[in-house]
Amino acid sequence: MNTSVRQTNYDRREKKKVVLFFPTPAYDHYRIELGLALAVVAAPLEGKYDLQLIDERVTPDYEKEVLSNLEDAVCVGISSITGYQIKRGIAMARKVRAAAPDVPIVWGGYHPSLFPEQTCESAACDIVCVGQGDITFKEIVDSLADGKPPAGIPGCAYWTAEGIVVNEPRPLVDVNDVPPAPYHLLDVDRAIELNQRQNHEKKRTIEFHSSQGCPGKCGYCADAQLYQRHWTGLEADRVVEEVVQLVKTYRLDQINYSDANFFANQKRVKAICEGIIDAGINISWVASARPDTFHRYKPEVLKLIRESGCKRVIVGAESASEPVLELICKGATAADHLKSAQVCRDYGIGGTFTFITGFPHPPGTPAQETTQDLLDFIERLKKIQPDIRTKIFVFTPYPGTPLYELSVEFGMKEPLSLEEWADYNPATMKESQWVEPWERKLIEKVNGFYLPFAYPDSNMQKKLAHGAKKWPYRTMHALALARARTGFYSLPVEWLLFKTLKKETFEPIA
Ligand code: B12
Ligand code: SF4
Repeated sequence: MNTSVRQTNYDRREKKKVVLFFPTPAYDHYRIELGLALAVVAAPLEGKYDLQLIDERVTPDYEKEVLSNLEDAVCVGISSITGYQIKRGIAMARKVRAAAPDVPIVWGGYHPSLFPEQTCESAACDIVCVGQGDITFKEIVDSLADGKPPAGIPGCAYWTAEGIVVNEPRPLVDVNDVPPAPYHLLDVDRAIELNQRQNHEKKRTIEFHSSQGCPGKCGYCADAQLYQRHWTGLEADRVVEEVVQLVKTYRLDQINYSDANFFANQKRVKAICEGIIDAGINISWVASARPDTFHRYKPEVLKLIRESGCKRVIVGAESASEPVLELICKGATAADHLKSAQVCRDYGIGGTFTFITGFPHPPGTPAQETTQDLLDFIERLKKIQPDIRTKIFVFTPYPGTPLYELSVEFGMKEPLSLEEWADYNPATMKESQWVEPWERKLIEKVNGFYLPFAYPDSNMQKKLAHGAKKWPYRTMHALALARARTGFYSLPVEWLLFKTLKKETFEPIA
């Protein structure tokens, strides 16, 4: 990109539009989770500016929408996590630069926040909003609309001809001090429709973000670095009020809480559940839980969780090996995972337990936990509650985490620019130092086929017991179970047959 077109004066007086772009976040095919970050940073600007929120996955003709709004734009904002979303963000930034070189481009989100200077070095970016954007973005926009660069605004970095300026950090903003996310600026109905059409979702489902940050210190997670292990949650009354309103406006059947740690505060969760029950809205909901927190919840709160419609908790178990759990600072043990599974069973709450294989270890040494070890543990979970879903991910070191540092120490090549980070994707990084290519393929088979067949949930059990296809199902079950138990996966004829006959996997995470 031509670096001579960098901003020098940031003077955007007389301009009235703010264009916010949400690039496609992942290379893999994921369900569409609303680009809530855009709505949250747009909220304090409502009424003062003409806000254009454009989502590459949802907005028809998204490129035309961005480019046709540039003439009167104070700036263009781009949201990004590490990886593919950067690639798509850079592609749009290039088009913006070519069409309107004087429009400042502001990047925000996890990745730019971890690398403000490196991001500003790219010609795709002029300003970075570091960390929470709720207040910072409003101050940046107001400053540009006043004809000034974002000098002195806490929580941002920006490019100048003399060098990159990094302002002091902004302390965590209490999420109760910012207005509700204006969902009406996002095309919610179209996102729901796309999820129903493309992902065969039956329920009208959207995301709600009720807290920011997490007190945990898991060694593979960037949250601790970004929010210094602080957590700030919306008051329960506000969560209930907003959720009830959303359910009515968009005729929702389900809310997915996208919080890093929804269950951080038991008193708040109790009050949210009571509020939802009192409001009489008949919805289901899903949220993430830490394995050490969930089973310690009081029985009366667990009952309320179920009664208020909690369909499923996503439990980040990650490993069942004590040395690995220590290495990754999980703060939970395999016993916690098993107890959480018991709670799911006893209170009728669905559970999805996620695991990670391929954590870094010194070159030439064996892994402390293999995929087979995880399968053996998963069998124990399934014995407690067959309806528990499980998924194994391959470890990808994410920047801003201790395990990323360790991976670099053990020889991983570090991306050194925004452009290099654009290709840093778990889906495309077929090579991993700690997971052999054959093991990666095995995990794909295990997640999509062997686990659901070997350890059937209640749906699968019905198919095994009755129905026209019971004999093919029973044969698959017997083969899958034998393989899961013995670890012998050569000549996988049943998997090849399954892949030919059926494309989708059985168990979505949520
Ligand atoms: C929804 C979600 C997804 C969605 C969409 C991603 C997205 N960009 O929103 C999907 C399902 C696609 C997804 C996929 C993955 N995700 Co994800 N996901 C989340 C989740 C749960 C919620 C994000 C969210 O909506 N937050 C709500 C908004 C309001 O908060 P926010 O995004 O942080 O935005 C604030 C600031 O960052 C800033 N901001 C953000 N954008 C912008 C833009 C501008 C212009 C400004 C000014 C400010 C700004 O202001 C906002 C308000 O304060 C987060 C965890 C979490 N709770 O945050 C993980 C998270 C973002 N995911 C993560 C990861 C690692 C993944 C996966 C790799 C998981 C996997 N193993 O497959 C894949 C990515 C695959 C790939 N790259 O190819 C990491 C990202 C780490 C990193 N370095 O980027 C997170 C942080 C989880 C974690 N704690 O590790 N994910
Ligand atoms: S509990 Fe979840 S959000 Fe919190 S540090 Fe661990 S992985 Fe990150």
